[in-house]
Amino acid sequence: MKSGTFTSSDVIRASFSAAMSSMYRTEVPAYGTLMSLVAEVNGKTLAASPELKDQLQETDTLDRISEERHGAIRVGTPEELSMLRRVFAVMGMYPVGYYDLSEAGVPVHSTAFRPVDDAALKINPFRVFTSLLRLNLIGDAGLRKKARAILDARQIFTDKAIALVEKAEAQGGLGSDDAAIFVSEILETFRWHDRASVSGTLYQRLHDAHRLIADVVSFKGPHINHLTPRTLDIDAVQELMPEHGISPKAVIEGPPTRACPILLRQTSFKALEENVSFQNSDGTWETGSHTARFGEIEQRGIALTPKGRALYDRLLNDTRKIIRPAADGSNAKAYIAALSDTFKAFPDNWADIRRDGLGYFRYSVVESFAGRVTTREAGDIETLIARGAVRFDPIVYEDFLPVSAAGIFQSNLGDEASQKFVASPSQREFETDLGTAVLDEFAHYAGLEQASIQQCLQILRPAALAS
Ligand code: OOG
Ligand code: NI
Repeated sequence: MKSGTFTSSDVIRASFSAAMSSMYRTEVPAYGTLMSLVAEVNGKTLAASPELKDQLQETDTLDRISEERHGAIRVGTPEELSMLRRVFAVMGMYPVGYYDLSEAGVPVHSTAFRPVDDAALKINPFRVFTSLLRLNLIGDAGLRKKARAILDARQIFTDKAIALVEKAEAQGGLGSDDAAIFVSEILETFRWHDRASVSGTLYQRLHDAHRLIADVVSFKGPHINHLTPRTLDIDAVQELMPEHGISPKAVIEGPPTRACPILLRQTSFKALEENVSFQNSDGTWETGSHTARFGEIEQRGIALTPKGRALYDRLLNDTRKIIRPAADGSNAKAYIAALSDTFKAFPDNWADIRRDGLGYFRYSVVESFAGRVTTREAGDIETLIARGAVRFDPIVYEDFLPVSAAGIFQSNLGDEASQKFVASPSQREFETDLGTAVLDEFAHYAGLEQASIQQCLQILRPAALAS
């Protein structure tokens, strides 16, 4: 088959993202409610802010907003993780970043599979935050062994899914019929199963070791545990959620409300308590419940440089030294006030953020620029900006925040005291299990910024020579 007859990986990803969304809407109706609420708020936000609309249009990213979402899954073995890498590659999604959540009391480490180049992100930026369970962080050796045996025995991919991944790798892509089958077969891996694959007694033991271990080990597959639409005004959605019968967690994770959004702000509604059945050794079924699946929304801001990120981390830590948000929301107002106050130290207009080297920007030639630039001016991006020939727009942060991710994890693990694990980042081990290195997000954003500068200089060069 010639490569021209393959369905593009962007199209497969978009179709998978849509299929996942429609499956989750049926499984968790509150997600559907959240989607309509987000669409409504996004519409209003754009109508009220022509400047934002203009920026999204200029950067060619307006269309992706309503299609935009991320999901999250947790897998149990290196084999599952490395097969997922191959599955996501068929959809043009690659592992970016390493997140160690053991520090936050969650026995997993993670990466985010996502499209990386600009064109692919514009078509459909669907991402999946993917965590690998770290059984070796569990103290009880007997339980560890049992859990490992259960995980080793399960197959989370259908035979057809595996065959199509192999076919895609061998041919360099999939034709349209294969692509459609691929999407529906892969969807099976993420489906919810209300029949656990363990007994009620074993479930309880796993659950006592950590709720997340029970979630990963007790089921046939890594059910998608949330899908997150992107909103342009998270404060508005948070406020409107109760009116729509959804009760959000007490505080929004991440930075405070700002004129210039940075990184990522997220909020969620609590996981549902769902009926499941457990199979006893005599083959009979026993009913019980499991909480895993929830809903989340997020607002994305500018990607920060290491310097900007260090400032963000410091300010967040400073805030948490003064006050920690309580799970029951009792000090939410005081926390939000402290957060806003601390973050006054972070510049809140694009020009200052850029001048201080805190964020990454995409530079582009102003189409309506009518003036001429001299040869000397043409070589210097700062001069070109000052002359009005070049504009700069924030590069959107496409990744995740470990502290927020931990907050989201925790808010769904119930209110019992969170467990302590020894912080043990192990990127090397994760990459070995994954079967490849993860992309360094900072290097990637820096590369995008540099490329945009080079392009501006290139475009403006002929004008300079002509003058
Ligand atoms: C993943 C939590 C992380 C986010 O948005 O930070 C995440 C999980 O609960 O499995 O999705
Ligand atoms: Ni999430």
